[in-house]
Amino acid sequence: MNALWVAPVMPDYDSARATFSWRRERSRLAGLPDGGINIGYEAVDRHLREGHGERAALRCIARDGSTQTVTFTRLAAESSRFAHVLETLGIERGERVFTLLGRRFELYSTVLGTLRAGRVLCPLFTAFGPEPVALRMELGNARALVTTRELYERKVAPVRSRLPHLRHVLLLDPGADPPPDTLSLPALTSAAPVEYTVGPTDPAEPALLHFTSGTTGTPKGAIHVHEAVLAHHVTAAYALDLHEGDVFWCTADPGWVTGMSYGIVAPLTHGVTTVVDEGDFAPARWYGILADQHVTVWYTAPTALRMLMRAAPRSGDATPATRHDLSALRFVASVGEPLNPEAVHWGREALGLPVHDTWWQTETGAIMIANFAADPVRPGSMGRPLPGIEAAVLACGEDGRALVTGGRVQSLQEPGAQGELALRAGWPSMFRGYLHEPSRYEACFADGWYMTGDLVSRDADGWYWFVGRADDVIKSAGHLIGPFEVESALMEHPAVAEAGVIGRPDPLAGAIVKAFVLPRPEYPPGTSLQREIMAFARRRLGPAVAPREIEFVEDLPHTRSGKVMRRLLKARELGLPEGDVSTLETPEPAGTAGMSGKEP
Ligand code: 6R9
Repeated sequence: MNALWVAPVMPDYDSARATFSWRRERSRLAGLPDGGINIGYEAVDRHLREGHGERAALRCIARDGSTQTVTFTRLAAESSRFAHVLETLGIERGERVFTLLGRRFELYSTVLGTLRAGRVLCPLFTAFGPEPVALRMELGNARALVTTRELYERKVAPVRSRLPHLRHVLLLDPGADPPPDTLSLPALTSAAPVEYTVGPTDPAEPALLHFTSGTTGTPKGAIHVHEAVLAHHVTAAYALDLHEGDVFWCTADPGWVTGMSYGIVAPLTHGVTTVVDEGDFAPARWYGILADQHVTVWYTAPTALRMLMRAAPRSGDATPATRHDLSALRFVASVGEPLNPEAVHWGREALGLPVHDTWWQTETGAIMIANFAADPVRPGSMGRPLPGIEAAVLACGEDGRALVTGGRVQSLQEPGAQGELALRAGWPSMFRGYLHEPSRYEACFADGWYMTGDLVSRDADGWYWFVGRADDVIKSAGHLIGPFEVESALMEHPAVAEAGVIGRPDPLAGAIVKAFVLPRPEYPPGTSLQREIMAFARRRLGPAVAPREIEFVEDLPHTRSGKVMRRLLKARELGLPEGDVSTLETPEPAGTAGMSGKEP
């Protein structure tokens, strides 16, 4: 029997890299009896098998602050019940189960029940409006959806007719007079047995589907397989310093890949206690959770850190760290957008710890580049490739993407040279396809490299510095937003002839969504039309995706092929020269110098 992962005293970077092999790390997993790998099994079953069922798996905090501790035994029982429900409902292996749920216990039992049963899970953002919800469920061929009554009525019922393949809607709280065509999850689970045996699972079987946004077309459905769990597990040890006995808090939304890989999977595989907070961000609430729950390892995002920085008292006042007892906190890491050096320094002062940056993507499934736990942090740098990960900086062509000539790419060796970040294909959590779009997937690879679409440079010591994105995708408060999806929704409004959407730099969120709208001649532009279109977009797209600013324009710049030139719109917005728009991706937001990494 394999012992629980007990991280050795953290090895230094060079020796960890030199001795690392994915094959050897495979022995960290329990593995299924027949040699298969199942994420749910690693997260739940192994702890029971190893006699740790009574350990606290989750500490769930409700909006009102009341807390509930969930043991691995209970998590196993409730996820087993859900697995049986899926079988009873006739949902086949490989079919997709969607969640539209906040951070609460039922999210965990649903996700783990789905994975243990070999069905594929796809989480959605609760902040999405009906349009993004419907589009993703259509593309993903959702067979079942687990949600609350309130979310169902607001976001799914209006679009249900577009989803003929959605056979079952399971409501956590159906109430006395449930909406038509829904089922009661509690009624179904309470009738189901609490034991479930995970069946044979091929390591390459699909497990998770995560939608992410591109510059054009529909959202991309990144497919991840069961053996990804190896990368979730190992990277959490190296990049997040997770050890047995830790209390871990990942603040990410469950609709985002971070909320899955590190909000659910990685900490459970380590057998540590995961804090699950249903509430929204509020500085007092967050400091309170860090202190009261004795959080030891904290994984959050730059926008949240900047909001805490803003809420911090004037210098000379007591710091949050002195007003709240944060002495249990040992490690803090961040992901999703550039981590400004100020946030690293602030961490040292306010939390007593530097913030460790980590870089990865929906497609990579797990952390790839990080300020390695055993190393001193370099403020402004994303860090170095983790053990088992090989990275390169590729020479780019005029379009700002890696140049592929005759199937070959050119890796830049010169320190400080800027190019597209690429990763040697083949790590366990690498996505295995974009749903229904094989050519879009293949276009991400050349010469054995996965090309990330991010521009970076590498210094003489091998540390990576984020420069910007090579495409028009917007990162707002850590979340990717596809400008095309927003433009399409805006154009459904009768007054909108055409729209161009960009990310406008914002000191807090990194970027906010701004739309340039060309109104139809019969609609005079003005504040009331602006407000109406804004409200329309919010209803359809939800607050996380809808534009925060709308500006009416008399014309929109186009490329020769007729596409709106978002880069030019952005250049004009920022008052930059219009000629050279290739380097515009991460201008410094006002008041936060050094948002993008700069060479020291
Ligand atoms: C996990 C996640 C991926 C994109 C990525 C990059 C940006 C992520 C970053 C970062 C600078 C970091 N990004 N981490 N930029 N520094 N530490 O974020 O996945 O939502 O798919 O976004 O986010 O542009 O390509 P995803």
